[in-house]
Amino acid sequence: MQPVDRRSFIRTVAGTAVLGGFERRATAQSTTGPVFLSTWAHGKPANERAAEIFQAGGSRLDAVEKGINVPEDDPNVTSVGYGGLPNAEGVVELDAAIMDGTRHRAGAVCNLQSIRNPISVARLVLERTRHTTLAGEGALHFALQMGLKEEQLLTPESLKKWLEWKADPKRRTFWLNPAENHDTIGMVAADGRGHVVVGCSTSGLAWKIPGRVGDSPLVGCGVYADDNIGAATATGDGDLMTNYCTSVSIVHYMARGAAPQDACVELLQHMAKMDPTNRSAYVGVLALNSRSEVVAAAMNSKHRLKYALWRNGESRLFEAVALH
Ligand code: SD4
Repeated sequence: MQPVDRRSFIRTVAGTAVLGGFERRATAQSTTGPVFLSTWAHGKPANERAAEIFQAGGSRLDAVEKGINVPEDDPNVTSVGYGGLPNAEGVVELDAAIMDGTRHRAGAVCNLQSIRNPISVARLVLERTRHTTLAGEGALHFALQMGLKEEQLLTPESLKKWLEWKADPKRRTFWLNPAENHDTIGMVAADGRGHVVVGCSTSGLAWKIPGRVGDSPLVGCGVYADDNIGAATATGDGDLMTNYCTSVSIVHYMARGAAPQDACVELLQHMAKMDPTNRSAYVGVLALNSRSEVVAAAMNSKHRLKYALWRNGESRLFEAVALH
């Protein structure tokens, strides 16, 4: 798909129709300053760190990386980085990706063990190599070569939760049905001058089958950014969302003229139309266009997504709009 030129993009964004059945909220405002939009409550301190880094002269990529490092370092966030819940064998495997909308280039790592900041390793893949994605042992080897330190990522709390799950004879597994979900960090950022960056970092779904890769580190699924259009990220059931390439789909709907909210609705409606059982799925998306108009949307109100927005020096938490 050809990116639309800026003039026709602005015209179409301003004139997009509302799609049916969606409760609309006034989340779309344009601004000239930087904007940071992140998933979940842990997105708030992440946005605040990102804004601080950016305002101190850091780059857009610095801001997103360092912002995402906040929940990665926090042992109380059990879905990201250090303290993230492990796979079925009790091993923490992390996924992350970062994409620069200006260069249209991403760096990503999958199944990374023993390194608490996978987003920083993803950034190094982007900056220091010609590759886009490194996985497993190779990703770990690369991280160590880059000077990052290996450590045990299980905390006493995450180990206890895994032991409890393991000891439950009725425990659910991912062989056929989902076991337990939890909440990734995805951050989309715009600098107010038409440049966008997106990052995503997660320990994936708790008790996943070892080696499983979710949507978060996959370019087009968990992250996508293009300065001509905007950026998107996702949280929720990555096994489902990967099949819909959620982030690139949303950005391409925006390229055809949809406002961020309408683009998210189009994707969610498409998923629900393809398979009505998707209406009850755990799917949350964030999008922003290069004019800094933002939206957060969830497939349903059962899994309503909280999101954090930093704009004009204000840092706040909101609830996303829901399709069903
Ligand atoms: C995954 N999408 O690995 C991630 C998990 C997540 O909210 O976002 N949970 O499937």
